[in-house]
Amino acid sequence: TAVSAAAKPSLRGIIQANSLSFVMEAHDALSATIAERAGFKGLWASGLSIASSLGYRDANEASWTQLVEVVERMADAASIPILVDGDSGFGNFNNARLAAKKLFQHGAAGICLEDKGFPKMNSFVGDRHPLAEVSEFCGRLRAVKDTLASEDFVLVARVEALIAGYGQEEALMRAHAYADAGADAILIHSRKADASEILSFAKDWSNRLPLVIVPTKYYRTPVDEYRAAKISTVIWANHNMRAAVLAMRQVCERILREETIAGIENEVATLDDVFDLLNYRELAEAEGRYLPSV
Ligand code: SPV
Ligand code: MG
Repeated sequence: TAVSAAAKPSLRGIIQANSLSFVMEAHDALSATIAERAGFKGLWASGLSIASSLGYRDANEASWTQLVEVVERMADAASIPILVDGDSGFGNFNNARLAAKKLFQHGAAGICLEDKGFPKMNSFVGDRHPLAEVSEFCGRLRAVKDTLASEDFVLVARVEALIAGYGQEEALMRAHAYADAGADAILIHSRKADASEILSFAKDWSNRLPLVIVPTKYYRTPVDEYRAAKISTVIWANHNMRAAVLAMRQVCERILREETIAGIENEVATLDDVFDLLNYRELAEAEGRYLPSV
């Protein structure tokens, strides 16, 4: 399909903007298309959501090549930039730079790496989240930066110190080390039900680099508090996947129970909607141009 010439906001532009930005989770080409059409300016290729859609646990059960394949389909489908959840980088500096390079080659605009080991576990599961040693993790960041030095590829360093039960001081020390190592932004993560530790981190961080947050657990905080705290970007990290789980379960239960699809016809997307999302019209036009006329 033809590539649009219109200027699209870059991931770097989103993250460095003076106003708060919102990045939406997608986990396949369809959810990426839906998020873009809804109006989002950037996508989060969520490790949790991609793993879930593949039937894996968010514990590095999916391989990095599977991640690359999913991201490639997303990048083909959507023209807005994709920040890819690269987990802890699939190993050491060498695995991290290889994954980052392949993700870039297949359409990612940036990668987020978290300061844990391999395999990682989802930050909201259990309480065993051993942190990587700071200088070793900085090596992973530097390797990614060096490998893609000539490209406009965004590197987000994710601090898991609060998730792992360390305090603010450890989190700040790590964030500064990751900034020194060349990160373009810091993602500070929290599993608390309120934004207190995120907001106090933001205060002490004083915007040395843009801050990215994932308010999955502290969802009640109004986003104006993030604007006031000069936070750069909010990631709505898993809500397309969770919306799909609920909608699919409801439709399965109803069809099973009612033994007819008549009741749910108006509660599912129309086929024309699906054909429009996947741009079937373009294929019909191309057939007119390229197939011999009969
Ligand atoms: C993801 O979406 O996979 C994330 C965010 O890493 S979280 O699940 O909140 O850790
Ligand atoms: Mg993740």
